[in-house]
Parts: sequence; structure tokens; C-alpha cells
Amino acid sequence: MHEHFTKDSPGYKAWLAYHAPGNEALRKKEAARYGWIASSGSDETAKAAAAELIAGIGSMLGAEPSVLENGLPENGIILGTFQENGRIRDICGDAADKLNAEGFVLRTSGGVTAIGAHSSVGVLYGAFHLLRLIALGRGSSGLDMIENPANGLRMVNQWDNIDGSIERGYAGQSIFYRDDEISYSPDRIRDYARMLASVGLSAIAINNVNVHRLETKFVTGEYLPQIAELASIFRVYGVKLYLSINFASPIEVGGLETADPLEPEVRRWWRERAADIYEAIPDFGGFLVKADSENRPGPFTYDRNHADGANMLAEALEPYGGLVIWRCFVYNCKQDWRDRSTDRARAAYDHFMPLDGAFKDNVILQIKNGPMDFQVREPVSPLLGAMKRTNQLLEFQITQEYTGQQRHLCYLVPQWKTVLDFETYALGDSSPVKRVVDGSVFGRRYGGFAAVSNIGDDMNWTGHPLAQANLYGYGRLAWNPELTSEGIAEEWAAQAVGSDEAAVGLICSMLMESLGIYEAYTAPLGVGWMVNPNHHYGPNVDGYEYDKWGTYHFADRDGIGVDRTVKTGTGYSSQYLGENAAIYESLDRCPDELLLFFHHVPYTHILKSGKTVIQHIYDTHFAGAERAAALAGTWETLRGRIDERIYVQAEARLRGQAEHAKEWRDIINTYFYRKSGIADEQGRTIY
Ligand code: GCW
Repeated sequence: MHEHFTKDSPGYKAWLAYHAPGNEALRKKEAARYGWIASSGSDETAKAAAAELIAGIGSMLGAEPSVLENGLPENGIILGTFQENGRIRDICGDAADKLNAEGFVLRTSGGVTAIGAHSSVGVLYGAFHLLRLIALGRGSSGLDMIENPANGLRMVNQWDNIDGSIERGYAGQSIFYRDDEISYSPDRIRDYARMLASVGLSAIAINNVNVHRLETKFVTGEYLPQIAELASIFRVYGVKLYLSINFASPIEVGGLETADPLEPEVRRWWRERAADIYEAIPDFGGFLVKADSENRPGPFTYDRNHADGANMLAEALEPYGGLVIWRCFVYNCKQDWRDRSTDRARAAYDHFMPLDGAFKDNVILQIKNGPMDFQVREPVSPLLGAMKRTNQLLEFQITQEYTGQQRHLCYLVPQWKTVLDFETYALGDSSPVKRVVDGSVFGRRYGGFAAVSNIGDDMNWTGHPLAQANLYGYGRLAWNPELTSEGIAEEWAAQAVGSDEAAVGLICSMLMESLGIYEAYTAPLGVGWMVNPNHHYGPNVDGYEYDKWGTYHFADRDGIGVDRTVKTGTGYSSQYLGENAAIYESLDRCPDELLLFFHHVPYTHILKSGKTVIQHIYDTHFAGAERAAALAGTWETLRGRIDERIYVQAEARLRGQAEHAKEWRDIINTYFYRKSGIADEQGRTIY
């Protein structure tokens, strides 16, 4: 069984804590504005929207709004779909024509605030948005806004296993499974669904992409009834359930001798599974597939390609409107260091680019950011924007596998913004990644975001309480990639931590600095890795240099970096379009922060900053460790100003981070001092 939790556990309510605003005058004004509520929807989602408003307003403004069945007094909220409610249609006017199926209108007319949408889930998103505005003190004057999600697919991937563990999970055990069973608290799942919906997330794959023995059977009658129950909790909040599947299922659970995607009996087997699944879960989302990757089975075993594999599954799901989300994380994981032409960064493009246009319409390729594996700094995957005739989904990692494992503070939203704003030159110079993946650049039907979730059964969901900001921010960006990192940080902190404005400001500044700090004391200049193999925590400069899963920095006594140029290296830089290829190819033009990803240079190479590479390594590592200590110091000034229990949770972690940053500093500095023999210009202590 799962540990007992209460909704009052510190951090449990996350950004749905619905704190009372500090400003009493504002609170009175808002309470007067939202005195009653009338909801016309009768389905579960509409009811959830009304219930959320009642509870949220009650908690923030001191009195629950009265629920009106009939009549229309002034000063309240009216919510529902345009089809059901003529009054809402009238208030919203032609704004309704500008909405897609999930969008909403918030509009005040006289004393009435209408939340209108074409669907109940749109109404739910509108309700959460109004609550957010109230929490931020922005709900007191008349509203007039239209919001549509930028992306059709807004998904989280749980890497949860049925034994209760979570691959790359840093916040306890799974909330879905325990001891080889599907086992959960419905309340906790519902609260997770609420958190997802509150930021507009609408899809979840509930099991690890590495599908083990028991999870392989999730597509069978043995597990479907229980999975259907989970789906019905998520459905209320507009979140569609997906399953990660094992490509070899026809053999492992179907008793067939092959999983060859072109074999008629294999195709039939998958069609039957699809029929069973949709019988149990009529709005099932589809399959998420990791195939021919890191020793997982796939179509290569049968000399088939990835389009053959994906299309077979797509054909089975097509009659029901289901999707196949096929991951592009396919690479040779057993590299030999002597072989300088195999390049993991090239792999996704090399495997999938030749198949552009070969996938069925209900297949979406899920492309990792970045081309290696979620390092703190990597260039954007060149596959994004390259494929013009294929649906694309961008994969982020919210869980901090390589970015401090939720022991270190690392607010990832600025990193994601850099990726989203990156100009691909796919179609002239107005095709940034965000426009490629939302489908607009190439007129694709499906597209959007997927990300590996960072939650577990820790009471505050994410272990480090400030890591909640990453899940929050991911959802907000999937809804609207134009939001700023600062704006998102502020929204999260104000809602999760409370109304002391100065405290919120300090927390935001900590969040905003954190990515740069983490980057400063870990692997330098985009070269990545330098972590311990397997668990990926902590400094180990040569950890992967001498591992069979080699990913290299090629440091020797003369220099460091991976030559990925066309002229003398792996040729990876040519996978980019337009200017990007030329910029990365050129030693002079390549931006400093990615220099060692693209070029092998001597330690004395002079960066654009004017420093040598070796001095940059020393300087950033000394400064990074100091800045990490300063983060802990800033947090200490918050004692007594925020919830003491949340304060304590983060305090321990921030102190640990400061210590660990010193370890990173010393190990990296010593390593490069010994390799290069070049002393620090400032003569600081290097062991
Ligand atoms: O980042 C790597 C992780 C693996 C993970 C893999 C993937 C689920 O180290 O744990 O496996 O990526 O994305 O498939």
C-alpha cells in the first residue's frame, strides 16, 4: 500500500494551494466580484470545473461562492459551453469563433464573468485560468481574453515501473504502482490529474518506455480493467491515457514466433489488442514506442525499418483515432573510442530523415532535446525542422537526470525556451522550433510537446519543492511557448509559496539563476556528460570516456572537445539547415557555450569572451561553486517568511548542492590542471 498522505502535507497542494492574497482590500474587492457561480454543464468535467472554482475561490477569498441553479444575480461567474448556454454565447460574442476545441474565453460583462468554450475541457481550462489570475491578484478588474493552446499534444511520460520504481525518478516511488501491481490512491491520482489540467496538459503515458515483463501485458485483458479505471480518473480532467508498449509483445505475450511488422499474423495480433483496448477505454490515446534503442526490441530484428514498425501499429489504432508516438532515440550504444566516425548526436537524423514522408498520418515522431541525451547544454536536434512530411513531437526531460536529480536547483524553463526559439531555417527565417512542432510550419495535423515527468510519491511530488516549477513551467509552455521564463517562475512561486511579494521575488531570482549556476560547475562549454555511469549523479570526468556506452570529450594533454565538423570530424554540423550549418562548422563563429560540442581545440584556444578554454574552465568552476553557496544563503533569508516545512525541505537540499558544487569544482579543475599543466592565472587552490 501507499504511504498515508494528507492534503495538508507540506507542498502537497503545489501550485493549487490557493493561498489567500496578502492584500486585504484586493481580497474584499474580488470576493464581491465572485459571490456566486452558475454552471450549465452536467458532465464530470464541467462539474470538476465548478468544484475547483468553488474550492479555490473559497480558500483564496474567504467565502465559497453560492451555487445558483436558477436566476442570474449580479457579481458572479457563469461557466459552460456555447452550445449549452445562450447567455455565455451572448457575453462571449464572436470571440467564440476564434476558439479551437480546447480554447476558452474569459469575459466580464457588467458584474458577470463568463467562462465559455466549445467543450467542457475548454471550460475547465478557463476555470483554472481564472483561479490563476485571482491567485496572482489579477482577477479583480474586468476580463476579456481568449486563449487557445498552441500545441495539440501536451503530454507527460511517466517512466514508472510496476514494481513501484521510477526510472530516473528522484521524488520517491511511483504513485501508480507498488510491488508488481497497479496500486494507487485514487485521490492522489486525481490530484495529479488536477495539476496537469491546471496548466493545460492533456495526455499521459503511464508506464516506462522501457517496457519490462509484466508491463508488456498491460495491453491484455489481465490489466486492462484496472488501466481503464485509471483512465476514467484522468478523463474527468481532459487527460488522455497512453501506454508504452513492447515491440516484441506478439512473442512475449501473444505466443507468436515473430514480431515482424510485415507478418499478417503479427498485424492481426495488434489489431485485436487495439480492439480490446478501445473496448475498455473508448478514448484511449495510443501507444508510445521505444524500439531498437538501448537494447529494446524493434523492427531492425526483421530487417524492417521504423516506418514499417510504426505504420503497423498505426494501422491497428487508426479505426479508433489512436496515435502512435514513435521515439527517435535510436543510436549505437556500444561505441568504440577508436572509431571517430560513429557519432551519437548524428543518429536520430541518420535513422529517421531518410524515412520522411513514409509514416502514416497518425504516427508522430518524438524527438529528444538534445541530440545526445538531456544534458545541461546541447545544440538543438537538427531533426527538428528537417523532416517536412512527418508529424513531430518535441521531447523534454522534466525529471533532472543530468541536471542535479532534484537535489540541485535547476529551473529548466530557460533551457526549453532556448530550444523553442531556435531558428531552424526550415522555411525561410521564420521557422523556429516552436512553430515546427506545433505543426504550423509544415501544416502538419499532429504535433506538440512530450516530457518525462519529475513526480513521485514524495509528499511534495517532486522531492525538491522548487522542482515543482519545472512541471508547472513545462505545462504552461506547452500551452503557450511565448510565455517568458521569468513570468512562469513568478506565477509558480506566487501560487505555490504565497503572497509575500519580496519572498516570491527572491525565489524567482534563485530559479532564474539556477540553470547558469549548474552549467558553470559541471561539464564545460557544451561537451556534456562527466557524470558517473549508470546513476548519472556527481562528477566523474572520465566516467563515460572509458565506458562501453562511450560518449566522449576526448580530453588529452593538448586539448578537448568533439570534432563534429564536416571538414575534419563526424560531419554532424551538416545536418543543420542554412546558416546554422555554417555557424557550427566554423571555429570562429560557433558560440562559446557549444564550442566543445562541435570542435576539438587546444586548452589555449581563445574564446569570444577573450579567455582561454582552460581559464574559462577554472573561472566558471570557482564562480559556480560560489554562486551555489550564495543560493543557499539567499534561501536562508526566507526563514520565517514562507511555510516553515517547505523552507526546511529546500534548505537541506540547497546546502547539499553547495557542498556538491565544490566537489564538482575541485574534481574538474584538478583533472584539467593535470592534463594541461597550465596553472590558474589567479593562483587559486587546485588540488
Ligand atoms: O536518458 C536515457 C536514460 C535512460 C532512458 C533513456 C530513454 C528510459 O538514461 O534511463 O530510458 O534515456 O530516453 O529511453
